[in-house]
Amino acid sequence: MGFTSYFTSSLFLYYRGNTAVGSDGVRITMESALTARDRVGVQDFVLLENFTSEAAFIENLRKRFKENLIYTYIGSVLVSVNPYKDLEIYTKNHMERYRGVNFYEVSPHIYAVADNSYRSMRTERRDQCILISGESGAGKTEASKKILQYYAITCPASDQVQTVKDRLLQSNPVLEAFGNAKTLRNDNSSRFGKYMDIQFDFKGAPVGGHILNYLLEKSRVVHQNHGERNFHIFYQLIEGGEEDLLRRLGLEKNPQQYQYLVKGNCPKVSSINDRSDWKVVRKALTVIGFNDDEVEELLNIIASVLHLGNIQFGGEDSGIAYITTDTQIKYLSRLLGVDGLVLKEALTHKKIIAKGEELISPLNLEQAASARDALSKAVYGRTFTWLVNKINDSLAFKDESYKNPSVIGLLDIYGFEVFQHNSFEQFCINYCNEKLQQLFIELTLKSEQDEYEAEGITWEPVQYFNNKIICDLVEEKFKGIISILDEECLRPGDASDITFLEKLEDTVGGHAHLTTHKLADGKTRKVMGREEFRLLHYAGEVNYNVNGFLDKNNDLLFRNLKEVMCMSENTILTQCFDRVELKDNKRPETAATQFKNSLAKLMEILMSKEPSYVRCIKPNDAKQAGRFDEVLIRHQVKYLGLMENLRVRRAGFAYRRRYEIFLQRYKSLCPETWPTWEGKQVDGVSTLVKHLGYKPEEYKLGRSKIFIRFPKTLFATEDALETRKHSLATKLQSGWKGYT
Ligand code: AD9
Ligand code: MG
Repeated sequence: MGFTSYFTSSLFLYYRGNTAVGSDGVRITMESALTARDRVGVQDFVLLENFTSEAAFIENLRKRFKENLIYTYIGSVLVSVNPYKDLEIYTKNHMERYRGVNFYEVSPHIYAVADNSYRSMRTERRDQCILISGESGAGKTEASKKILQYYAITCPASDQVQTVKDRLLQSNPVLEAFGNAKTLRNDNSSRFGKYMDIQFDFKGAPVGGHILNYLLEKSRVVHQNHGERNFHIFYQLIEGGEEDLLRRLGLEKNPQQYQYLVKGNCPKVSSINDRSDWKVVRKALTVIGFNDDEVEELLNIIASVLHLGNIQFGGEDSGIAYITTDTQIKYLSRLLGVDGLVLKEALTHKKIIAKGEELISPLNLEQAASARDALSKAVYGRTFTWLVNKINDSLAFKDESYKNPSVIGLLDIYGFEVFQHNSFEQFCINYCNEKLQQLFIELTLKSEQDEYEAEGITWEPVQYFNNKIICDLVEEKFKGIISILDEECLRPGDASDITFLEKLEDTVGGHAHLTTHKLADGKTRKVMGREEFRLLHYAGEVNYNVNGFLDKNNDLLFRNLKEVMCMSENTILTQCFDRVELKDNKRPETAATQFKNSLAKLMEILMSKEPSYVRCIKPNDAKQAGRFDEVLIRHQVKYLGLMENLRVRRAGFAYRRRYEIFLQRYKSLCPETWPTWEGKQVDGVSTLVKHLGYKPEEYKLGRSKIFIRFPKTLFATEDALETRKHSLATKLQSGWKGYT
């Protein structure tokens, strides 16, 4: 067997006495080293002998997961499996280990991706982006935080830079408090999309940042499914808020008192400590630069939303609604700085302007409740946008003399979601994931092809499923789902969620990726509800219930409620509700169209940068450590396109390395290249591999890199290197002084 087995999952082994240590940090004796590769798998899937086998792929993941090796590469793509437990792999020492070190010389890690992007940005002066994808609960947000921490700790800093670093880090707990919530999939699920630019100066120090946020799931403010919660901030304030603060806000210390917090019947979550989180958020707001008045105004708004939720109406079902809970109005009037009577009137009447005339009509019970909820959603949603803007102000790059900072962008967006009941929000979230998958396909395949072209190497293209067809189905002009939905939203008269569904059937009923309960022969499909349509996403089938699609897409707030908010004395709300809006009678863009346009812009931003990928996998649905649910994982491997990714990566050559790096590492194996090669690097490599007995079909020499077709060729070379090191070590041990 020779020394083959000294080669562990990590490419490099070094020796201490009789112990070999892999760069994975796995310590093994010479004897157990014989089985190391078997035990911990390979650290790059590219090195799998049986690379087309999904079973071998999953087995490799499983082996590594069992050893707490949660990271594995496919070339330069990092695959990460959520360990659901704290691993001791994010210390300062670990960060140091990855600083300035070549991607392949250390074991796979999120820090290696962070460092690699950083170095590419510095040396090539090209803006970078790191795209983190995976389903809900797979570990995207955690990964993005680890990357940010890596930069905050390892990049150079002055006093001023330290402030920026602190603010960058502290923006996370604040945004998570207001934008994350417990769902059935994840106790800390991001309910908004986030793209964050970190800006660096010419010395490589982080000097600023900017956040773009995408479609917050506002409906959660007024409703949560069973087992889910509202946004964390509500519980944090109630559980953690000081007594006099709560008294001033008119809040009780019991979340069960609030209609907006009881729908999911889940006030407490074992993995969440609302009280200590409150302290963290409160401190973070100060670090970001909120003064006491701003914090007070912000909390007034949060408390107001809870009071709004407790407003109840009296009246006959179809009759005129009136408010029965005056205490709430009293609090609202004080906290929002609005006239109580005007607010009462606005919550029970609707004002429209037709042909220049104001028409006021009373609302019935149902309409009044939905007007109240619309107000709560608008207030919360706009406050969230204000919060992001405020954080951006505090992160803004202030040095006027330095115009063009380099940028690393971090994308952490809600993951693909399938629930029992899927609505407009899941439709938008999953559409967004379709777009990201599309970008992944274009960029990985394209860049792979570009590399072969740049190096002058011919290769066989690989077949893969292109999900463009699904993106088109959703977003195409006139006949895409969003267009059809918008059309129904704009159509006066009898437009409803059901007429939208019917129009969908008429327009795209025969599409390969869309089905409804109607069959082509006029019969109905029993397994689907009458209010549903099903999309066959790249990641699997999802049934969407159209109930609420029109309302959520319209996202309208009655004029008189807008007017009340414009009168508010709360300085945050005065920035959120601008009087200009009242003058402008143009219909605002629908929620889906706004989202579509903002995604298109995001794609442009990402396309202009050099991408790195982190593909996150969720190991089980129980959020448990140590459980590797093979069925669930196989499904993710499939829809994340990892096998295709690997095939593309292996289609031509399993391995590629720049000449100087290859030569540096292996030159000791050939007397002509050792200790130094004076000629051209490519000639040195050519001499070296000929000496090693590489056959012509096993490798190709490109313009700057050597391409090796099979992993076994590289394994053999690695083994030769180990043999040499080992015999050297043995000689040294027996008193040999080495060449002098
Ligand atoms: V969602 O689409 O926003 O619903 P994410 O963001 O993919 O989802 P998140 O990062 O929030 O998932 O991870 C879910 C939970 O898994 C975390 O709250 C942690 O408890 C756990 N997790 C994720 N990654 C790690 C890790 N590297 N180490 C330890 C982790 N625990
Ligand atoms: Mg998240």
